[in-house]
Amino acid sequence: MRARRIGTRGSFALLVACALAAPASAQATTQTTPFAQNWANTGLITAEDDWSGVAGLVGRRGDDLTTATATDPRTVLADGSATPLELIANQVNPNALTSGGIAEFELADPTVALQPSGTADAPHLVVALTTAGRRDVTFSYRLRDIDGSTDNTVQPIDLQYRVGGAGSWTSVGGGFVADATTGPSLATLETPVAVKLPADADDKPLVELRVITTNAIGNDEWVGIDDIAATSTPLAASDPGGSAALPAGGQGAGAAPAPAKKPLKCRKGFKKKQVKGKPKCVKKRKKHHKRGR
Ligand SMILES: [Ca+2]
Ligand SMILES: [Ca+2]
Ligand SMILES: [Ca+2]
Ligand SMILES: [Ca+2]
Repeated sequence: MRARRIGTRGSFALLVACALAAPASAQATTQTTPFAQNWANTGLITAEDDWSGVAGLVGRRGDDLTTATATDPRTVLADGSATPLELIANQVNPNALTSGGIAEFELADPTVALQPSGTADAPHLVVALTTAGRRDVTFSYRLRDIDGSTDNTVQPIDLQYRVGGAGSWTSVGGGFVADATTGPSLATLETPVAVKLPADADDKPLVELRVITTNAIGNDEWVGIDDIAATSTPLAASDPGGSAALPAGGQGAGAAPAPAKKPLKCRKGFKKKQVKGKPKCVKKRKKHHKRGR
């Protein structure tokens, strides 16, 4: 009886804690470009599963987005936003942390990293951007094998995107890395990823990027997702896309200069002459020839 009462009270406290924590960190706030996150500020992440200090980013566990091992992450395209927020804060040793999920490692070069497991089937980071008034969006990051344990597996990472914040994802061509790790007992491999997003990501209120991996055969390795960056360029002033394409300052700022005046040409019998500082055509005077001589 006593044990049960304590259990109920514990569950209630947990429920309250979840209810308080959820609204603050459930949805990333949309960021403009240029956007960057290198995790150097280890004060952004201080509490379990709390992403509220990290602008524009959340991480989710991806439970049951696949239930097999060694699934190609390019084929894992379902929503995933209903899977639990995940963040193991303030870690210092990737070799010793055997839990799967997403963790912050306060290393000499701090990073956030993914490591799938049988529970965290497809852990992923989601970045929320607005590209309104922008085009040619690029997204880049540095994949880091920070796992120097004896674990040695094939850890594939894919980059996906979607427009509008709901529905399934699309794998971005060129964003796939077949194995971002080496081993055993190696934590050296770095793999830079940089892609330009397809044109349908241009000029949208919300574009999301998802960096995702899947549960490998055997013990997975921690892979840091570091130096995340997004850039774009303004829609061109010459783009015939309408008012959105105008430069800041409106039509006046982009108005073409007045056309240059044509040089003055005079008809026969007239010649050019400066009159009060301006060229004019004036009648030629006839020459008087002296005869004789
Ligand atoms: Ca921290
Ligand atoms: Ca870093
Ligand atoms: Ca490794
Ligand atoms: Ca595994």
